[in-house]
Amino acid sequence: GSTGCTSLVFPHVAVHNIHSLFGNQNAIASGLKRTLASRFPDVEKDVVVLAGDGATVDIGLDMTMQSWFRLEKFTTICFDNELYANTGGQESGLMQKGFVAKMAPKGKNFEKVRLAEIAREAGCAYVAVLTVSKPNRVEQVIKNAIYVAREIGPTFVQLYTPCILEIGKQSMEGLDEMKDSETIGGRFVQKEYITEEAQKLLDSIKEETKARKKAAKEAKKSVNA
Ligand SMILES: Cc1ncc(C[n+]2csc(CCOP(=O)(O)OP(=O)(O)O)c2C)c(N)n1
Ligand code: SF4
Repeated sequence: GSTGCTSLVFPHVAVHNIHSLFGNQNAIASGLKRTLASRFPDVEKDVVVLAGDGATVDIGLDMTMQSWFRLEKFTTICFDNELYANTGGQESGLMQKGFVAKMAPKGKNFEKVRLAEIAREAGCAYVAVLTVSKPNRVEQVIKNAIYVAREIGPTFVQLYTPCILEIGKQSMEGLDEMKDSETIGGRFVQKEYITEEAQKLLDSIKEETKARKKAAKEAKKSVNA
């Protein structure tokens, strides 16, 4: 993961973590994934990048895109709060046009960068954009991204995680902000770009899971009978 407010999550998730230099995260992840594959050839080792939008699309854009061009098999998750929150609210590429932040008082002159479309064109086999208003949905999308990264190639998930300090809201209002932004016409209506190969893989995993659940149910029934 990278420096930024997102790094506050690292102590809360019980997984190994490399806190990389700001913007370097996808280069570090590329090296890590290759090293793990060479050191543990028989074990599946998933690598997931967690970074803010400044780290992913501004200062780290080169590293982000180069890892996608090289088809590195790991998942990039961008926590998009549409600004640089950790350093007080500077303009970011993913900020909305016209938005005024504490350290961007004139308002942004340019459109929000279309990072999901860039990811798709750069080689990501699975791309998803959504808010974090519904944890089950986020869980499913991240699982999809990790399964596809294991077998096929790079995957990208863009999550809207509003900075309530910058938009001047209480935490529960942050949830409303996400819900508003995901309604039709909003900038975070859920969308996915999935290659044919990735879709086939996800369909087969779904079928396997269904069959496993059915078999477990049958087994339970026969034990109880
Ligand atoms: C190489 C480098 N450049 C700049 C910084 C200063 N810096 C730390 S966090 C940050 C902004 C983080 O913004 P973002 O990635 O959007 O994450 P957020 O804090 O919004 O979650 C910056 C510019 C740094 N630590 N290292
Ligand atoms: S509310 Fe804003 S400044 Fe505070 S941790 Fe979240 S993103 Fe960072």
